[in-house]
Amino acid sequence: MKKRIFLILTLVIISCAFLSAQTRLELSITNLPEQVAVGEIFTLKLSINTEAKYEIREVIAIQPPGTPHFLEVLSIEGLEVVVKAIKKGVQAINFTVNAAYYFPDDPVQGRVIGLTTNTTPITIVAGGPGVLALSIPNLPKQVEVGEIFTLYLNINTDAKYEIQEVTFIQPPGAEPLFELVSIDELDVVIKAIKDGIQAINFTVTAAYYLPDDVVQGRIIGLTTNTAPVTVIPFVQEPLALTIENLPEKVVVGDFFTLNLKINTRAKYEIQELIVIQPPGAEPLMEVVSTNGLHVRVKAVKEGIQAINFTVNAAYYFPDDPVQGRVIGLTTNVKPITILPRTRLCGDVNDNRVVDVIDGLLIAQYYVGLIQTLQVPQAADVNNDSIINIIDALLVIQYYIGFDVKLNCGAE
Ligand SMILES: [Ca+2]
Ligand SMILES: [Ca+2]
Repeated sequence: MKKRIFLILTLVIISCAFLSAQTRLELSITNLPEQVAVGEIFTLKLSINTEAKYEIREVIAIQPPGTPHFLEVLSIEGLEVVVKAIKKGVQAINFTVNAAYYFPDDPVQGRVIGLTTNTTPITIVAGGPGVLALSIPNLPKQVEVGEIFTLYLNINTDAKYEIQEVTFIQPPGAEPLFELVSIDELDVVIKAIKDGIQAINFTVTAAYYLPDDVVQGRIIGLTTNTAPVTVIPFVQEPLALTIENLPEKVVVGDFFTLNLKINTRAKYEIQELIVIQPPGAEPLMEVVSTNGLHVRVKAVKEGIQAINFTVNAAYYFPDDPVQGRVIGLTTNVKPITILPRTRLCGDVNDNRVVDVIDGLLIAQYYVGLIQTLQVPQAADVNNDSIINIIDALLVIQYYIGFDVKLNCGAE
């Protein structure tokens, strides 16, 4: 019995070393600045150090609790976060990303994991030199007819101010290419309505409280002086639904995610996603879950079969008099070959890898810590009709690279 416990302990230690050798998941910011100026708008790029597949569920900005905020999050898109420095000081900005992960060889597919950054603080210094100026840091070079975009006006001051009025200036005498949608403080939403080249400018009237100024509360008007923006016509390519990552071959029992893609720049809302199985044939693949245009599929039976989808969506085309028309698009993909799942001698957890985990599972089964093995036929690796600690050790020796042959006999 003592020997048995010793062997189990050895197996546990080896397997722990094996597990810790796998890279720990971490969320980091790849371009964290050391110093920014008040009024500065910058983009932080979050990065997850993994080759596992994942879908981002949520990105949460964490501000230090109970303190005034020196940094403000303007927008989050995927793992890119636009931040504005609003106040002089020193402060860290952190994020939590919740994502659904699909690890290869992980029996629990699609687990949701939350990762949080732990960054050094950023120093926020006073904004630029004394000359007050109004600018647009995110002015686009080119947009297309129908596009709606937000401009962030920026006043380079750390003086206190209250905005009195924001005025949109159209070029005099010219037919306007842009239309004002809304103004919220210094965030202005604009829509491109016609193709051509035209500048977009604003005047901001504000009451300023400049430090060291004898006249407090003077009113100053600032006007932008921007480069022109090109508006290109909206051209709609023929709508089509495709699958970007269709595999050629999979193995029975495999899970995979298909990313459907609609080749349009029009806005749309997905109404329905319908799975099309070949009529009259037994389905070889089944849909496990859908998330937007990502479809998780499991191969259930060997053979050759195509898997297709119809997506019904409500479309909003710019320049289309009929807004919100519903269109059905169907894929037309090549068949996938589904190969039979061949059993590996020693692979008792059926993940198609023979490693120390299998050795540990055989040992646990042998001493009665677990009652069943997923593939008991793969456990007797010296083919002596007994599953015992010798099998566990042979599997581990095989994994480490010893010259041993695993033989489960004919199935
Ligand atoms: Ca295995
Ligand atoms: Ca055996």
